Amino acid sequence: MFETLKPSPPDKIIELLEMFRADPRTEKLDLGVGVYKDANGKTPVMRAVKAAEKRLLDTQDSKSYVGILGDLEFVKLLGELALGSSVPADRIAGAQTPGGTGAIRQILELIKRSNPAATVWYSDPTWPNHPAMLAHLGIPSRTYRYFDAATGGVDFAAMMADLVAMKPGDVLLLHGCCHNPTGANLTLEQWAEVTDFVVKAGVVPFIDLAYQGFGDGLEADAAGVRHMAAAVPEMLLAVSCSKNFGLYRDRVGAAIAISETAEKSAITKANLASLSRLNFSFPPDHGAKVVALILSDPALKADWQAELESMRAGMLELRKGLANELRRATNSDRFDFVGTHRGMFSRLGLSPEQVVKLREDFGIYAVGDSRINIAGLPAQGLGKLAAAIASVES
Ligand code: PLP
Ligand code: TYF
Repeated sequence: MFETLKPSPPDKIIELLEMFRADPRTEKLDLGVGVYKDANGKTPVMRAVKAAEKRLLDTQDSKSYVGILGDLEFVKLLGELALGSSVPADRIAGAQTPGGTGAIRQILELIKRSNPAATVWYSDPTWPNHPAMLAHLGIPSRTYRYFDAATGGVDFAAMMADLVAMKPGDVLLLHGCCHNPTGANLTLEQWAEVTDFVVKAGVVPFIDLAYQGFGDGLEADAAGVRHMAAAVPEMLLAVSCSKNFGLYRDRVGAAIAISETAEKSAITKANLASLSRLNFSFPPDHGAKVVALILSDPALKADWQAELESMRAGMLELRKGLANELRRATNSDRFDFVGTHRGMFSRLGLSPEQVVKLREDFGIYAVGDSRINIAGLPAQGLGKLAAAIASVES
């Protein structure tokens, strides 16, 4: 049977991580995979997570199955974290999923089940798993222009010009904040404009929210999402707790669907449950319980927010520092966008050859499209990185 299988290309980001691990140089710098690292290069277990895990260890008295939609308290609390009070609770249905990836996958299945003719529109560029999952599921898809390589910002005019070709019922996939891979984000005014378009065109927004709290703060990062949610009849939302709770390997996320009415929401909910059953039956429990404990306990929540905020502040410091060093090293302001980008990533605009040179000559690992993970940078590496970029550019 297996002799019929064709070679399957590995995920480029994961492949890069393996190359980094195999590199014997001690001075190497991993700016590839999107994992937060502190000043010591460690990806910590957050304090509130440790405390909640201890509590769970002491109090959990059964490992029996959770419900098919997971822990509904978790789903409700995570929905509130993302959506605030923008939508009445009875229009929101959600399912706990294995990570944000699991949420995206379940939502794509829901789209396919609801409207097989819908085309899903995603930004060029986007996180590679988006097009990969769309292709795997055979869902029609198209891209819209997003990034202006010349300025490092969003090419909003081009984006809106491309969206005009969307048909009613098509799905518009957006990054909620901290766009991966570019780091360039819509302003709140632009979110409002996209919202007006979505309502008029009768298209369904699908927001991938994987970095809430990593950009401008927990509330600010959700502002565009909430504005849109309040205005549209239907919306889809994939939430990941991998980054903002540091729960990467525990696989924690939620697929959330906003329906037009409470009656329709009950049907959406039953479909989410059926899709979960068809894929994995019950979602993994541990990480979601930890998140629910944190979000429902004021002291744990305050400590989680404080730690998240210090992670965010550290990334912003690194951005400012790198932008300054790049000014100095290149004697120009053309990399100033690094300071205005938000989240873990910035796309530098280097050629694939220059990215290879960074790796081979300097041991600096960036993704092939010249995406760097800001959080992978130790403060003492800023000068080295800026000098290396200036060198491969000249
Ligand atoms: N969406 C985007 C844009 C991402 O960058 C990621 C990766 O971290 C995810 C979703 C999902 O991550 P996970 O499945 O680890 O929660
Ligand atoms: O873009 C990144 O680096 C993160 C981590 O298949 C990641 O989103 C990368 C690839 C992948 C899953 C997660």
